[in-house]
Amino acid sequence: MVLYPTYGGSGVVGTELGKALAKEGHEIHFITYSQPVRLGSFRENIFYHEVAVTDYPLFDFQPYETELTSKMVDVVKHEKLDVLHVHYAIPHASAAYLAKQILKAQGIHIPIVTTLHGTDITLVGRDPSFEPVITFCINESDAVTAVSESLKAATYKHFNVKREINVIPNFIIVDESDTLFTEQMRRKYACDGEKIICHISNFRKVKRIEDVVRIFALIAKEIPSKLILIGDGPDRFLAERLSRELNINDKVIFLGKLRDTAHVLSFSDLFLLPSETESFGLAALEAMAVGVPVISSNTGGIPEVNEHGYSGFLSNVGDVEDMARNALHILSDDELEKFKKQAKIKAKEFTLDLILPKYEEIYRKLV
Ligand code: GMT
Repeated sequence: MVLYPTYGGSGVVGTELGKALAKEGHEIHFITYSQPVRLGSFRENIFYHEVAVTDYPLFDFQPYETELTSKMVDVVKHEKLDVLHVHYAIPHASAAYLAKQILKAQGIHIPIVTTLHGTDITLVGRDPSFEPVITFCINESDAVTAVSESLKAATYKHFNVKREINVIPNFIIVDESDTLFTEQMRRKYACDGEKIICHISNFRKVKRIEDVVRIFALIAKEIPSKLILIGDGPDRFLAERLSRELNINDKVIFLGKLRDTAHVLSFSDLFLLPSETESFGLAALEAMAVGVPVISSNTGGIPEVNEHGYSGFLSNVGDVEDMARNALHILSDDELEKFKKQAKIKAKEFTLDLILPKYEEIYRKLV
């Protein structure tokens, strides 16, 4: 598994997939530049290979891709790997292609699976400075998966790709025990009768963080509530500034980056995801899995996850009034419990046991 170790969804998916495969008895080697956030402590069948990034005065930009490629060659060769699965095309797919060629010259065959996650296609990858490399690597991978039908369609639309792309949706591990929730924890953030609204992201422009605050401001005008924001990133200051301007900063709680978000989600009443584009929306699915309904935009792959009128509601990008109206509907005493149950039911369409065999089938075909 080659992935970004940070707080992004592609890293979470790659790590959880690796952990699940290891549990099934497969030997999993993670290759990246720091320990993946969801990897946790010692687990059987799991190995982690850190890519050391050289800091040499000549380099204004460190040649990560070259060092990653060398690490892939080394690990494939010496650990006798069967498949290289790379998550997020840039630069993992091109590094994998080069590693494959180097190994081929040494008589070693290694198939590559590339999983497309989102902005590697919809934002960054489409940029002319990346496009030819992305197109080539998608065409040269031995198998390509996309996390939603919407992302698959976007790939065909924006790149000269003719090959087959398998849609394998992201997944969650449903916790039936309900042990996460404690009234005590909830009380730390909200008084009795207050609703808790949550948002989790990397606070990038695409997440429309100011919409999150504006939706919440409209909700808070009508009902006692708190907004909990998890994560960090370049647009966090916009949320801080806007909540001060709107005079709701005493109701907005910034928790910053958290390794494990399930605890906070378990005492939340509603999740907001008003993104500009979202190939899947794993954060929304993780909220639904613990019974938190979702107010989202209707962009990209989100409609494949959040079902309008069932697990939550969808609105046009930027329509904060509609999102707030829908949020107030869900949060009303008559509706909340129903939506919470439905969100949990909808999330069960994406449980690990349904998704894992789809990846295993791809690996099996390749080896
Ligand atoms: O594309 C990104 O912004 C980063 C990427 C990530 O690593 O978190 O997110 C994408 O992959 C996730 C996992 O498959 C999806 O749930 C997100 O929807 C997707 N983000 C976007 O499309 C904006």
